[in-house]
Amino acid sequence: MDPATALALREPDAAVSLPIHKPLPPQHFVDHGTNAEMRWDVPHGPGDTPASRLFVRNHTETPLLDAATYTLLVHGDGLRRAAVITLDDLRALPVTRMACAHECTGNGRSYFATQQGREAPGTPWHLGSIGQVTWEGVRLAEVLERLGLRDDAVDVMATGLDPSYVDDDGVDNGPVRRPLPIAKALDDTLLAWGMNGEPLLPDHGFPLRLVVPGWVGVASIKWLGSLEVATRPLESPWNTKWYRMTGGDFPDDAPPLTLNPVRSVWELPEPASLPAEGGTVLHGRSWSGAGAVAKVEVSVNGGATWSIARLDPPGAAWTTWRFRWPGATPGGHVLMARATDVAGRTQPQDAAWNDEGYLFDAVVRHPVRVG
Ligand SMILES: Nc1nc2c(c(=O)[nH]1)N[C@H]1C(S)=C(S)[C@@H](COP(=O)(O)O)O[C@H]1N2
Ligand SMILES: [Mo]
Repeated sequence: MDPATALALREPDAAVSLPIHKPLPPQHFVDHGTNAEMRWDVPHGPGDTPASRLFVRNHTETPLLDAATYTLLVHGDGLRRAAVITLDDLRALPVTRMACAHECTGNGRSYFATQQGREAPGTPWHLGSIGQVTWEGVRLAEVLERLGLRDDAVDVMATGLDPSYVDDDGVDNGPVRRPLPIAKALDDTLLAWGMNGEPLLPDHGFPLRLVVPGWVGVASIKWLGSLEVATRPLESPWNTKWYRMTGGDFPDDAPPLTLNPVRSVWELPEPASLPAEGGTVLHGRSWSGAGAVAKVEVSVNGGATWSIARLDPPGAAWTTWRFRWPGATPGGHVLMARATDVAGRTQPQDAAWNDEGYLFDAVVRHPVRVG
């Protein structure tokens, strides 16, 4: 185990109260206080994002929980019986491993200000609140079916064990919690205890979190304390007030957000300086909440012309690509990358304005200086 992981897994210390526990070296992270994003200018490497580099998004702070005494309460009128479940109980069930992109709804928010001239409130993420993780756990369906899931169950409320979230207006909203429709809960939702072959780090939900593949990150409740299965629709501020589109051209009753969009990033400093010799190979990455990235187009002239980038691996929801820039002339240029996923969704020129700055999926204009 590397020292960063060992440090993050150290014994709980009542005197330690930190928003984030894992080290956030400035060459790897931009520190936003209770949130931290991954820097894209340091090579990420193929495949999964190492736990030591994955972004953290905390509404309050990371609680240090004890796996030996940890229990999950599963209850509600949508089940024939309630249960208090330990980690050992869960590990006795069939194990599932699943790789998926893991992303915050607000990823890219800062570009509302810099590209569209209108600043959205909230953490000014660039594009670093994203990673790919291979999760290990048990399907939520395995647990619910064993507890006698009723046919008329509609929602599952997942509640975290972190401190109550007091918002900027001083309102205490209680612990972070969000309901999940039963169809998604039974489809591919996991109760996960592992990340990339290791136990979860405290910052990522140790000892157990929900993982809702492809959906906005907030659905994947960390430090899972309880699951309520109900035969009526459930509500929390995280599906009524936040994590739905408000303002702009959205109707008053826009539904809670579910699927993440398709987005792309250049793996370069922002702005980047490149040598003047021709043939520079540039790298980037695209991802989608809806399944595989089908195509990535790149432009080195601010969108005047586009070329197809080569995907590696093709047919993945998290894919790298590279592009050989034949002849960069000295001076300033704007790089752009535009992905299209298997659902046919592509990246627009402008993202739809909304009050919270969610889902910035537009093509990012990446400045470079050559020579
Ligand atoms: N209990 C709890 N779960 C939570 C959160 C939180 O603050 N508390 N943040 C959510 C949000 S907004 C995101 S984007 C993801 C971030 O997961 P990560 O910090 O493991 O990357 O966790 C989600 N689950
Ligand atoms: Mo998020």
